[in-house]
Amino acid sequence: MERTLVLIKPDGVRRGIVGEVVSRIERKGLKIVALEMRTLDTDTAKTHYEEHAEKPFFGSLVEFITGGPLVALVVEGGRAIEAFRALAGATDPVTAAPGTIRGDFALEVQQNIVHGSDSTYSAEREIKLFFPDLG
Ligand code: DAT
Ligand code: MG
Repeated sequence: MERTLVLIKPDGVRRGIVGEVVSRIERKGLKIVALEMRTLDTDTAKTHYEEHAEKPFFGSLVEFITGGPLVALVVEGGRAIEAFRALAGATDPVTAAPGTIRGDFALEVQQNIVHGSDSTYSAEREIKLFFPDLG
């Protein structure tokens, strides 16, 4: 069993598609083991996206992700990391395949609805950051 951190970003919450995203996760057969709505502070957002600290879009990314409530989930299943990334689709929603969350619901790269950890290393780090008490 593997766990991954999923975020339904503030754009997803604003657009009222939390249920849609949760439903796609459940339909796939992945198990939700934690779920919480919260608004990120700047420090947590910077830590979450630390691998992008040197990118030109970092400041705007941090502003966006702290700009409203988001929903954080821990999702579990066999190959959960890869399974959720496949549900999410490519980073750029314009090239993300139709049928994926990003391909179906977004047009701009920053406002691409969801985050999913990209490796076992980042999943562990991100789950600890968002849910330090999860056993
Ligand atoms: P992913 O979320 O698919 O793992 P990433 O880790 O490369 O993508 O980037 C993190 C987020 O940063 C991404 O979901 C949206 C934003 N982002 C990525 N590339 C960008 C760019 N060129 N301009 C603006 N925002 C970008
Ligand atoms: Mg990433």
